[in-house]
Amino acid sequence: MLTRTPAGSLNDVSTPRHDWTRDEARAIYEQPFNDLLFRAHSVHRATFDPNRVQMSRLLSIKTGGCAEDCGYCSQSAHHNSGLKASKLMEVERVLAEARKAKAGGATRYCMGAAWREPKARDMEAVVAMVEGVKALGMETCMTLGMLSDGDVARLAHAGLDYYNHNIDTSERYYSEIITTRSFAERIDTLSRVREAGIKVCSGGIVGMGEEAIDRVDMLVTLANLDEHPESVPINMLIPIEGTPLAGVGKLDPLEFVRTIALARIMMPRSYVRLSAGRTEMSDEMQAMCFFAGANSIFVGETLLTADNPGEVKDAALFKRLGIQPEVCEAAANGEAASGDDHGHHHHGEAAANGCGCGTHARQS
Ligand code: SAM
Ligand code: DTB
Ligand code: SF4
Repeated sequence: MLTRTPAGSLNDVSTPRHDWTRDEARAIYEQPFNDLLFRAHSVHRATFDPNRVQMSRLLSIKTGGCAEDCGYCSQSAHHNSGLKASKLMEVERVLAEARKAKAGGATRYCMGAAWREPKARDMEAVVAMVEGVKALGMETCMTLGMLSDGDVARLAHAGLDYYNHNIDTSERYYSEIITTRSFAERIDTLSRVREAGIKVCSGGIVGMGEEAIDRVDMLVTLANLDEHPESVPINMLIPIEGTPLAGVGKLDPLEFVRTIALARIMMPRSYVRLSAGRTEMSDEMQAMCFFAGANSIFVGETLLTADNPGEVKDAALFKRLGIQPEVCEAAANGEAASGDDHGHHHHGEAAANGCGCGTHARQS
């Protein structure tokens, strides 16, 4: 399928572009809902199997007591959410949890720490976690806050597949939500991660009291990075008692679906993750998100500190929708990569991260 860009050139919808304008993106976001969803779903089908959803599992390896003041977060030391802070988990415990996640069908294991940035003394354990989880044949993802060049080099050397670092909202709205670090610092860390050859997971939160244009601007920033993040998590704010955003009014669910659709259209080969907030979403809303191009979720009973639907509910949802979990046979067998002919689950062009298993080379 071809469309015309504002500059007038014809562009295949599944070819990544990095020259999105705010007006163009806003016009897409504001289209009649059916036009928007039809376009997003067409883009989705050009790259992905529409009936496959990738499953990631989260673990909080270090909870609470964080120095940052992110207004949405249960783990900030600046707020009073009643969450008990804990030390960095032992490597063996992390690996035991990862084994359970793999048995539950997750192909990626995401480990999160409530840090502004890692301390040098923590890196040894973090590296051991990456190596241990990789040895299980799962993809690895870490989210540890800002990274120095040295941290990035150590993580890359350990073979970390993905680094999650969200820009969270538009540059304009950012300072309303977080004051202890800047939007530019977020982008800096993302560039360091990218330069080191680690795949990027970056998205944001909607429903924080922002305007529609903030959701559009956030996605334009991500889509105009030199390379699109391979994973784009779109979180719905989970309001946490004791945080500044506890009382923000609920966002219209259709605005959330529009956000997913715009992410899919502007980042056609990325995995768009329907992330936090699913416990408050109906099956019908989630179905609409999958139709709009979401093709990844977090599985399990908990995210980092908040609830998630869990295996039984998700199995029922997938059954209702005829959705299959994405499997990567090479990863599932714990085998090393040998090629790209491994029971492929995409059709059409290769996705941004090849098969999504992290053990295969990029094909775009
Ligand atoms: N401390 C690290 C950092 O902020 O980069 C990593 C962990 S942090 C909890 C990861 C992401 O979770 C945040 O960037 C935010 O997008 C999301 N998140 C945190 N609290 C949330 C909430 N209450 N509702 C929705 N998303 C949330
Ligand atoms: C992301 O975008 N969402 C995940 C993951 N990346 C680290 C975290 C969601 C956290 C939800 C709130 C909680 O569990 O505390
Ligand atoms: Fe800390 Fe991350 Fe929570 Fe911000 S989102 S307070 S950096 S744990």
